[in-house]
Amino acid sequence: MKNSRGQRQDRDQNSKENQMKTVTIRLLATLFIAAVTLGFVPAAVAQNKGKPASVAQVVALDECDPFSFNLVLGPDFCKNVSIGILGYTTTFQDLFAQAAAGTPDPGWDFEPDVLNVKQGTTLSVVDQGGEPHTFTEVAKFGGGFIDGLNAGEATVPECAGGFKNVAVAKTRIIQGSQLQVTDLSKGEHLFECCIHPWMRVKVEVK
Ligand SMILES: [Cu+2]
Repeated sequence: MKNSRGQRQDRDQNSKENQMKTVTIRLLATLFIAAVTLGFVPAAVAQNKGKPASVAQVVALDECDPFSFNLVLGPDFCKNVSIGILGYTTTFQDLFAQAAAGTPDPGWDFEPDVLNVKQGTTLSVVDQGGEPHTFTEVAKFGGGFIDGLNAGEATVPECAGGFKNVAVAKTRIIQGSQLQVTDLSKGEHLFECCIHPWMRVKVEVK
């Protein structure tokens, strides 16, 4: 059985424990607020969970004739699966002749030509043609880096230097591969192929 002094000591002890608890709770609360502010709390991140960023597909197409292209550009440059014997392909010479005449081959194409996407959408550009292309953002549409395919249009600054220019080389898409474009700001974005400059896409980001 405790005397009155012992009871008081117990009370003192309890009150100290309570103070400690209060301090601990305040400390935890402060840490929690700091964590929320700094974005370390998973609950805040989890809001986007289950909502994967949307993807918009662009396809690069061409109908290069492997025989005539590879005779000029080297073996395996054109790896088109199209059927030349049925007239589905375009020869290297014809591609240049058509471009020079101002009637570039419509088989060289990005599809679709116009895209309307929400901000945060990833563009996935897949080369389903037989030769490499670039998907290069330009301020204004214009000529690429191969004069003979430009139909007299001047090379746009973004294509200047061709693949010697790392900025251009980075936008190259090899046959069967894909390039992803992310973080597009709101507004209009123009993309063209720096090799075949009539391959053009306008992307509207909302
Ligand atoms: Cu191209």
